[in-house]
Amino acid sequence: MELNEISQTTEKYGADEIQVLEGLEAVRKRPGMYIGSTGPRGLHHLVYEIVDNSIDEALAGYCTKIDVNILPGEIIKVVDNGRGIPVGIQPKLGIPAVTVVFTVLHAGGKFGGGGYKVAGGLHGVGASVVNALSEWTEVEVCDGTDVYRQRFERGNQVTELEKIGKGTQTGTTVTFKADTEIFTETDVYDYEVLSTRLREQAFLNAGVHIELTDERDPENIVSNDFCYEGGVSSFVDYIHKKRALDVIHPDIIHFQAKNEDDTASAEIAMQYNESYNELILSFANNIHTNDGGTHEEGFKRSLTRVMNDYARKFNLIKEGEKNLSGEDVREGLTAVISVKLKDAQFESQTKAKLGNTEMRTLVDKLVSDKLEQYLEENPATAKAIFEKALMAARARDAARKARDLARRKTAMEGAGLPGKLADCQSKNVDETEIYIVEGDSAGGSAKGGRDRRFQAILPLWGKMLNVEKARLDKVYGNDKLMPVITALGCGIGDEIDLSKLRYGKIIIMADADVDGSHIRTLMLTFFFRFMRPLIEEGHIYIAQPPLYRITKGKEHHYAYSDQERDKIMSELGGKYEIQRYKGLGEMDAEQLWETTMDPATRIMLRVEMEDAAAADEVFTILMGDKVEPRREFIEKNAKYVQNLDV
Ligand code: TSJ
Repeated sequence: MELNEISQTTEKYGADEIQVLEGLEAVRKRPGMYIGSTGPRGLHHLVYEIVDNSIDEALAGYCTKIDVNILPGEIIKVVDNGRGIPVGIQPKLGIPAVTVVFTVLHAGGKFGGGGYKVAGGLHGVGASVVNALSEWTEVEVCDGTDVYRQRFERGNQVTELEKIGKGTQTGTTVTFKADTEIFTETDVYDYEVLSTRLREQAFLNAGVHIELTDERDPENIVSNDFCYEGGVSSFVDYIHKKRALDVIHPDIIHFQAKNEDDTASAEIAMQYNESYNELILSFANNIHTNDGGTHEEGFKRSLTRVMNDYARKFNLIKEGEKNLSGEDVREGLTAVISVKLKDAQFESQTKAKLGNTEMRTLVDKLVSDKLEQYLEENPATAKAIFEKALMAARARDAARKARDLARRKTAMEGAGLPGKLADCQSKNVDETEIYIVEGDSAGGSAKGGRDRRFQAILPLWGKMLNVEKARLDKVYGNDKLMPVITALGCGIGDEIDLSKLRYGKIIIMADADVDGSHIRTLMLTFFFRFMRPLIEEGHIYIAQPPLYRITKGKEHHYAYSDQERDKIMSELGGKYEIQRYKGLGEMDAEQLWETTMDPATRIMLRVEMEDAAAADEVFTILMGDKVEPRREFIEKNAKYVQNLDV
């Protein structure tokens, strides 16, 4: 759709204005519909909506540099050296095109429904949404001769588009301040969040310079310039270096293709590392498709097929032997898949899954055509990859045997539930909960404090398994994790069956200290790697015990954060006593129930996939064998991992 095809048109200018206002009012009334949330995620989304327009300009071939600045007062300024948003009068609306971009609510968008823009297609999607949700927005455009400026407040135009000077360089500058009436939770940008996303966009758009600068503290200006000539291959390389993973072959395998009529393209970079984990990142039109979709399916399907065909052809798998499974050929694989297409269709609520079936075919064909040839031309790499996949297949066999053995053993030992489990009476998973508690003393308080009708307690003991270096077969023998698996009842790995799950909520309860954080990371990593559907379906929670008890007379107040402690202290005035809880064991049964386990009053965090993926990443670095990245990580995150003894 071109700018002059925007459908929201009426005859008279006055009428237009009303409609425009109505359009943006809708955004202010239901911001979540347009940006997902009004929390920190939504706030950062504003920046992406603006930057995406400059990236489109870069993809169209007219922009090479994008600057993103965080200015004092949480103001964002985005500058590009593209052609400049057109300033000419847009015929149907009778106002400058740039004004249309900022005041007319465009169809589509990520959360609104409908399609999504493609490179070289519809520009300006999202600018009006950002404008509506900003206290003020200013746009400056230079067309190579004149510089123009216009200002808006909460979506309303407050100046006409004015010529303010001369200039020879073309480009667009947009500056905005998120509206704290909308973003009530926070208006503070997180540098790491923005830099992660902008770096990712630089990988996906090879050669484009994206520079992020944080000028909030004039004494300490921080800046990163992201530009990767290697595109998605650089992305794979970056992931391996960042996670300190050793690769098993030196070259990154890279394929690229377009469809016949040039309306879609696909690009893949892949490399195997020594770990047992698979990491496939897929993107459609630069949007991260977290739930995969057709492009990812096409990749997995043809990878498995090509690998098996090749293994048969060179007699790596003999007659009568089983094929390699999908998991076998993806063990230790890091891959980035990026497709670009017109009319991308996204499935699922979060729009994180690609639905266009033609992408399955395109990616499948790309891998089929190119991978076999690659393997034949690079025998050393092929050898390393096949040795790895065959090992994976053998380990999976061993895991199956270990599992059967574990099953026989539990069958022989009787009831099959772990001895330390204090089970609940109810069998109804809509109400049942299991608390996984580190340490026997905390386990004791939890057992005493719980409501035994629906709350079960499983104390953890035994040596922590280094999940990092373990495949499934090791998990089966581990005395710390086996009771968890048995108590939950739903199996692990590719055999997991949530219909057998014995508790609807699985709650990790650990101290608010370094050891507690260790056990949380371990458990999350374990669930992420071996019982992922539990996270995806929202079954995993983290209990939030209070950090302080403030006592005044006979009254007890509990604080779950330092801010809350300060608030309570100032409300109570003088003469109170404050106790810092160092561990769950310091609370008696009644206190633990009251502050942490009573569904009516407790605070719990539901674990989302992102949290678990982050835990997994932390774990890889902390538990890996490399000293240097570990030290770097700890230094960088010193405030989070104080006293960590690793
Ligand atoms: F939309 C926006 F306000 F969010 C925004 C747009 C923000 C920023 C920072 C940059 C841009 C933007 C838009 N950069 N470059 C462009 N390009 C156009 O809008 C453009 C220029 C020329 C032509 C043409 O056909 O001549 C077409 C377009 C869409």
